[in-house]
Amino acid sequence: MRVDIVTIFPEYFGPLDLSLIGKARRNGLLDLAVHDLRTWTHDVHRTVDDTPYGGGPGMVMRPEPWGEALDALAPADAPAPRLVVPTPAGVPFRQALAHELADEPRLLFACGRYEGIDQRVLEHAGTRMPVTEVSLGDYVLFGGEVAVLVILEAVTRLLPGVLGNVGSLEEESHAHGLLEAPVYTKPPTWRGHDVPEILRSGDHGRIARWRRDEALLRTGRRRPDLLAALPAESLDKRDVTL
Ligand code: 6GU
Repeated sequence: MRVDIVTIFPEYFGPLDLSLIGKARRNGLLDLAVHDLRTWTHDVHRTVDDTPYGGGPGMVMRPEPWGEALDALAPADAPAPRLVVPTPAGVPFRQALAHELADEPRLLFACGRYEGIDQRVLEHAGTRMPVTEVSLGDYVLFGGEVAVLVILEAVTRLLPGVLGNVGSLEEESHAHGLLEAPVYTKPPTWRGHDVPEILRSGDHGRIARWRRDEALLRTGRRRPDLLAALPAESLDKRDVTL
């Protein structure tokens, strides 16, 4: 997968050299470049923002540098990337969208700051490439940079060859629309707290049943919205009653 990121704070993306994302880059599974939006400014102050039309607080990112950046990184004579714009006004970022993005050959992330990017940039880009405005949740960040780190981590781990143990993709929280059951390792007793006996029983059928019930109970308590969204046929008659 090819990924380009445009930002006024390239230093935010230092962590992308680390851990499994860094390894994916070194292994050639992820080809990633970070670009400074100010590259595409032409005034001495390298200005990227201006006051909002219609008044109000804060500043808005000017369209001209963004237009030039997208022209350079999504040229008309090459396959178009999918443009992803993090914003609290976007569609919710969920595991299903992570899977969708992981299937794209090219992603281009546009990190807004201040009150956001002039909407005409996204309108115009939409005539050339698919554009998705994405929100991490119902809170406000200073800008899109940290959101891109989150999105990229969720997407990169779905790329073929990045995770050693593909089974952990199957089992994890959200894979089946449920939160994952709690996990334990040795020792069997620690500071007076015991590992649930059933997990040490060796009875794999009962263990699977226990994990499913714990996942259902946890999801019901913590995320009743997820439980309500489960299709009826994904529950079976042996499931715990909630
Ligand atoms: Cl994706 N961007 C910003 N700036 N704030 C957010 C967000 C994204 N998601 C939640 N808050």
